[in-house]
Amino acid sequence: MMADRLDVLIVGAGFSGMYMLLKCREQGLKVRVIEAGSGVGGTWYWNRYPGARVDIQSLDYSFGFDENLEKEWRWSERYAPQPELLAYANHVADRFDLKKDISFHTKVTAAHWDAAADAWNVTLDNGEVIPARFVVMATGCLSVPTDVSFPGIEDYKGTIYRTSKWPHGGVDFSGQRVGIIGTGSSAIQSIPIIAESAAHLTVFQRTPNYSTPAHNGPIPEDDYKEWLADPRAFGARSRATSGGFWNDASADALATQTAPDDIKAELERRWAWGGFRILSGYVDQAIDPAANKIIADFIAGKIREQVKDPKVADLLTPKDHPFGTKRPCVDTGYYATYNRDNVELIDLRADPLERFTATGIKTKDHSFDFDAVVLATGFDAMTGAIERIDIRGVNGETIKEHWAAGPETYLGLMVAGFPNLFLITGPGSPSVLTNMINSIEQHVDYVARIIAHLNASQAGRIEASREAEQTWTDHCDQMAAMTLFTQTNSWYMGANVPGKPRRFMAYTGGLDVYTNICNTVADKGWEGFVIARGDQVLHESRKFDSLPPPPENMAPHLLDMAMGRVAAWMQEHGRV
Ligand code: NA7
Repeated sequence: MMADRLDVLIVGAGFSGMYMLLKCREQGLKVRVIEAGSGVGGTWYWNRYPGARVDIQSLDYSFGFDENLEKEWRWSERYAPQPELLAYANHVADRFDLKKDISFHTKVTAAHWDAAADAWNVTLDNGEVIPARFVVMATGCLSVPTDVSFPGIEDYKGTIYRTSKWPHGGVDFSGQRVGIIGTGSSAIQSIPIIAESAAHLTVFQRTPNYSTPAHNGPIPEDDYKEWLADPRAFGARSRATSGGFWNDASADALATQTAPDDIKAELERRWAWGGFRILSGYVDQAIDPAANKIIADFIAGKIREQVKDPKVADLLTPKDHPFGTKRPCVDTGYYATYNRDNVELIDLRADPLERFTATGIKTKDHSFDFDAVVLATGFDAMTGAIERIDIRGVNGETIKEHWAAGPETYLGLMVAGFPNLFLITGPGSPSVLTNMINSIEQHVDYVARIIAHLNASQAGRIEASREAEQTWTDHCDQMAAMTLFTQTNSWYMGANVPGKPRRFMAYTGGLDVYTNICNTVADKGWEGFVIARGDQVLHESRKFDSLPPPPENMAPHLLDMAMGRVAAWMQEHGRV
């Protein structure tokens, strides 16, 4: 069944898909959004587990494109809970009457480039095929759960829940014996709440994570006043940071060159404030192991303070990765939960999980009976949702094939050989290292600008050149190699999915730097892109020359250290 041709088909109705729809409408484009769920909200539609909440402050985690929208919405807490975030998504959708252009309960299964038409043929799971000039992958970075399975899981007679696909009506664990596998952010947020109602909770931990307290609560009235006085300035200030959120960075202090008492005072201040503020205290934390250890040791001390049993505290303390190289968790009462009589921690490194049984879980040394088991086992991040669709570009190559050695993109936005296909917060963009809402807005605005430019110049397609894609990917690799990120087996590296190629998938240069690069590329006449209509090439710029200089604010010895690491990385990967 072939449908009428669209200008733009958007995959996903989370925050990126909704805003993209709005921007397309502004240009009078014929647009439709395809969404697998029954409602809008993406991450906040699916992840309804108890305790789910945003780890960026609500005032920062808000759309900034419409002042009236900003002024009429009022968050109740510093870190909004999932139901409120979902209500916000619905509010945005209703306010701009978005739902009429969204097809719910529908999945995109394939998109094949039709060179003769300068368009994509997009296939849906209901058999419909929709021709569309542009396809926008607003599919989210953490939207496809890993295919994790355990021997014997089919024999288990209790109920299995996944944090990433939580039942809409909620779950009542009262009086139940519950097991939870995983200690990432989803588990760390849900464990304290499940522990309050369950008769007994057993946490199966393979790797401990760093977590800092949210100190959540109502947003202080003064903060609201300051924000309401000028939400534009507030948003602009956040977007001009590397993380896309206001974080009280102390830009030039080095932990290795600061007196221990001063460091302690600074870290205590940041700990008391809570959340991600501890990430930005010292510039050397992300690149110098010695500096990182100072902060990691401080957090280890905080874990010991909160957990009464020293053995449990030790098990909860990360030892295998530098602080910040996995996305740190922001919790409410996580560590103190282990002081409860009804909570126990099983270290899967010492006592590995062997199998599920009919009544629970068998580890090497123990057997457990559970009424319910929660899987908080993570996502096939960044590439999972894109690679699961059969996307075939100009030579019939799939994106999955193109990314066989890890994702390669130009600016995290486009892939060579896949014209008119845009990724929102894709691999190679700052995305998951930032406040997603601000990165989404920057990307959607930019894609809308590209589409407007193509239409104004009556062009049929735009494609990233392979040369520009290679230069950008090398730059991303080199930037990542300057940090400690690449030393950790994280989902950022693709390390949580067996067989997934290892490549640090986000751009570490920061949202502010990245935005400048994107704008320079556009201002220089779409550097790195080929723009054409049918056989006629209208614009050809194959080189990407707008690489920023090495970080200017980095102390010389750090820069040397970082550059040394880049040189070693390049040698190891045969790039010199
Ligand atoms: P994460 O952070 O990927 O956490 C997944 C957890 O599940 C992590 O502790 C894993 O341990 C554990 N895991 C995964 N597979 C297994 C198996 N087979 N056995 C035991 N344990 C396992 O996902 P989240 O959903 O918590 O958070 C994702 C992001 O969402 C988060 O970073 C925030 O940005 C929001 P491992 O570390 O692999 O040893």
